Amino acid sequence: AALAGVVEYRNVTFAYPGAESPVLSNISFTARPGQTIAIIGSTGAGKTSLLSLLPRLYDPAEGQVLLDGVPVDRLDRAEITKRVALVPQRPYLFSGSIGHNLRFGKTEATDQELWDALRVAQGESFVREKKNGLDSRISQGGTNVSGGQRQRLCIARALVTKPRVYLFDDSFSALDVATDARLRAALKRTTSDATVIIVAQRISTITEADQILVLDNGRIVDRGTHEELLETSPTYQEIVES
Ligand code: DCP
Ligand code: MG
Repeated sequence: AALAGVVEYRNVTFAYPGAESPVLSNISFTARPGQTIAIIGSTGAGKTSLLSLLPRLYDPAEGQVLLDGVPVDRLDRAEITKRVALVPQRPYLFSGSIGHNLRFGKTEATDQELWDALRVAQGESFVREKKNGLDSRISQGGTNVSGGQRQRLCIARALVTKPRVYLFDDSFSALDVATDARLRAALKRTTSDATVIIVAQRISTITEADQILVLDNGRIVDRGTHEELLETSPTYQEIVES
């Protein structure tokens, strides 16, 4: 079970370098293979900051982030990258072909693997429609594709690396509701034994999550399933009604 993909945050408190007050306080949760954990909360609540601690973009001041029981600060960064794929809130594309962009994390991936990832990410048809397919050029920052296409390419890029853990930071927000639903259904099928952590704005994206963490001002104020939170969490009800 060395590559299981169990994620555990244990009493994590984190402040950005130089900041006076923490952006995350006493965060604890566990995400297991096969599970989808969703994180919801208003802008500035600390969702992106929370995700950033697993791939060690930052290290917490207190507490521990563990991957398969091992504190991540004891793991090699390359080891973490192999197991954990973060799809960032601002999808990053660089000047080069679509294939080149999709192979960012795994240079040896075959064209077939790229097409498989694109199919799941609902990006197959727009790439097929391009005259040069995988060889079509993307301009720096991905300015010649739409925001939703950018998101789908970045999701496909994560799929290509076949990680144990997926972190999606608001990765579905530029998609229309139907594409969002199709993409998540396809993801669920292909990543059924992976650990998935989704930050979302839209409630419809996360209603089926095994557990939803409601983040407010850097703290987990409530947790449960969609149905449970509708009953118990005023903060969640506010988000649902907004
Ligand atoms: N922050 C900071 N330095 C950074 C990034 C963020 O000081 N390099 C601060 C800004 C916010 C807080 O940390 O006050 C939380 O920021 P997040 O980006 O983690 O917040 P969210 O991801 O929840 O917000 P959004 O929904 O807008 O993406
Ligand atoms: Mg964010």
